[in-house]
Amino acid sequence: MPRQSRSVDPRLCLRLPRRWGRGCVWLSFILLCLAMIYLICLQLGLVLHSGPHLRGASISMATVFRDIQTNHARNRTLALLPAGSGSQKFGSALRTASWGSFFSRGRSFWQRLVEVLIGSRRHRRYSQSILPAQPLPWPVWQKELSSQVLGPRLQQVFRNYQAMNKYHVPPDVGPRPGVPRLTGMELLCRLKGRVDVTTLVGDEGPFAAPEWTGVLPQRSLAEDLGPLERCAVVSSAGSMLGSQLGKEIDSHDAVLRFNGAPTMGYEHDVGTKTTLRLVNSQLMASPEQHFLDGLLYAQGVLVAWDPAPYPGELQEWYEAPDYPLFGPFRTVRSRRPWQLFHLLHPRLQWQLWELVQESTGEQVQRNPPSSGLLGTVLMMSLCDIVHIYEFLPSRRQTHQCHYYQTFSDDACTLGAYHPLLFEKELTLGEMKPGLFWKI
Ligand code: NCC
Repeated sequence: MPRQSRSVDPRLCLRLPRRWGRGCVWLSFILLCLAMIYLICLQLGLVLHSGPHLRGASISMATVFRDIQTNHARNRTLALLPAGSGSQKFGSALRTASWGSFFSRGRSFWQRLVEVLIGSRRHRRYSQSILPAQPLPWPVWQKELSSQVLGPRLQQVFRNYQAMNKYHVPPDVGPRPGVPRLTGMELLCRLKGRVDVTTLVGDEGPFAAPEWTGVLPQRSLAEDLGPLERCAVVSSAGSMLGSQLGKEIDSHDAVLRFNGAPTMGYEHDVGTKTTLRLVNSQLMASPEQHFLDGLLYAQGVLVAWDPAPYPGELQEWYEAPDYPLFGPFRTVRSRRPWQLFHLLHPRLQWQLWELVQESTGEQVQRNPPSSGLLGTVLMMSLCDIVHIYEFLPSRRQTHQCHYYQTFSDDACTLGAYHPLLFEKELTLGEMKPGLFWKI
């Protein structure tokens, strides 16, 4: 009888014979170990299930190679890589970097795991229910916006930044009330004539010092990558969530993303391909951002920038960068010499800022434009056609700052430190041909 009663309830391990009970404990232990190994692999991008991460890397490198081939510059660039097929080697380089830095990551492993899990769930929820399946074909951003549209808190922040002049912009570089707004074509002409999109090469100015020998790339970004045909610039705005634009974004020859914007967990909305990543110096200098050991930054081409004193003279900037970016730059160059990594010339930010200032009758914040505008103009210098996603928010506009984080702040869309409101105003004009705002 007791025997029968035991076998009646086979689901409860505790009621099974002792021999079976031990088996259950071992089974649970083995399953736990397997789950741990799986999670570790997931984190490192070593399992097929997290394919987009690795695939994204290969796709983007393949794209880069293709474009480089069309430029007849293939040999030069491949020389930067270890021997072997480009994308395969890139994959193994990723793995080496991963194992090397895994043990130092500690807390961020669990943080990222939770982010991935929560991110995917949130993504599904947005895609399936809250947001419209098809984006509408018109923008919601109004023309003629001014700082008056900002709420009281942002107006106060705006006034503070108006008064502050951290980068010593001369007083005569200010608003010119009554001057008519630039038309799209005028704006394009000024961009072409006055804005110099260059990256630092060789041993320019302060970079001639012995410790910089061989650190800066020998060729500019344009020589390495351009000219490209169709390019996508993906803003990090919360309004990317639920957009279902991933496939369309991936169909471009090159995709630019910003700072820590991930693709994993958001593939459906933002795509998987990352050809270039524009990072600011604040991120590079902050240990919490894991710029040196994060997998995100081991993929594709990196371009960095840092706010410089006006008007962006090399020597002055070199002596007083806003954030200490030169150390992390050199570290990445020495750890991954095969990865293309460029520094934007600091002159660009102030040339662009002047255009932003000229386009409005208000005094704008005397701080450099956001990575978004810098990246857009950078891509305009490399590509025939540039599609920009959610820099001008569509009707998906949301208070959520980034698509990959849950916090909300309108400053992310309208600006606080950066003159974002005016950058968006500027670009709202018909910056055609070659530039289209995607919503
Ligand atoms: O937020 P951020 O930008 O990384 O976003 C990249 C670009 O996307 C566009 N954007 C973003 C959010 C939003 N709601 N609307 C948008 O249009 C902007 O064009 C933006 O430039 C930056 O410009 O580099 C910025 O970087 C962050 C932060 O340093 C990095 O994310 C690293 O953590 C700045 N945030 C803070 O300093 C707190 C942000 O002000 C500007």
